[in-house]
Amino acid sequence: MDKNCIRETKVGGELSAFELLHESGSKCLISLYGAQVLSFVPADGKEVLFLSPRSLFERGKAIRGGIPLVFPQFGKGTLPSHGFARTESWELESSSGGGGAPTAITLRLSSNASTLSLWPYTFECYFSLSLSDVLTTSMKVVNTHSSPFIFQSAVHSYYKVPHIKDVKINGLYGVSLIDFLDNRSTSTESRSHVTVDSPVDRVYRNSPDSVQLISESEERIISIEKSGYNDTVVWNPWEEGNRSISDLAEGDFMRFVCIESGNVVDPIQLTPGEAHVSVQTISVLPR
Ligand code: TA6
Repeated sequence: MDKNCIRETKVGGELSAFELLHESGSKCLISLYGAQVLSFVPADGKEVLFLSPRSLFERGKAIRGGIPLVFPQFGKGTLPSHGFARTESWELESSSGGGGAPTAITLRLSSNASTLSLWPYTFECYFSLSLSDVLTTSMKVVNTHSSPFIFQSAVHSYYKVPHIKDVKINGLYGVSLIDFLDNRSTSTESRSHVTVDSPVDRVYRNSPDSVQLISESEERIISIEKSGYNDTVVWNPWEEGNRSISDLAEGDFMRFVCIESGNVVDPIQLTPGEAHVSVQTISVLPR
């Protein structure tokens, strides 16, 4: 491990984590628990991600904020909410960096007795980070089972915003959407700038691979690019929902918006031996 750019650390008291540094001045933090990115600070020194001050950092519970991984199920269903990837302990697979190259780390989750008790398929999942002046994450799922399986996946990214009422999300105009707060009704996005002024929980199906998050009071644009993820989920619990989420502090809904690249509407099918790769890149652009 290159000591100059990857440093082992702890989060929440006892959870192992890695801090990644890059010569561009950017840095990020990822916990082995859940392979969850907890922080991304680009060269401008301003945190991109929201991490709840009430995150529990307890095994068996998801950390609230950063980029929770969703696999093999999105949302509620036969498995725990959003699947088990974010509450499993991952292993360090590889790391690299230095000499101007991106600082990179790959974590691995192999099916185990715990996952098999929930989801009867063997798999390997690799989650890779590549940090330069941008943060690129890659999720690779390999079917090592003797039969095909289908799965949903997402990077459930919490973006830190000065105030939710200043937020505009560009790039979703004309995209068909399913509204989870309106009995999964379908419609088409008619706004060039999606704003948030009430609870929102909707998936934009087959969304463009590039969307932008703009906050009126910010001098930067957060650019979110994806490949291998078909959909984009937008979620904010608003005030009422915030109160029902114990690991959010009062008023936290005003300080984040989730924009999630994912495979939600049409699960991915893998035959034995087949692999699927999904990539998301978060970058900061001047306005
Ligand atoms: O991505 C939106 C969503 O599915 C919402 O319905 C809400 O449940 C959110 O995820 C958070 O889920 P979590 O299990 O992390 O509390």
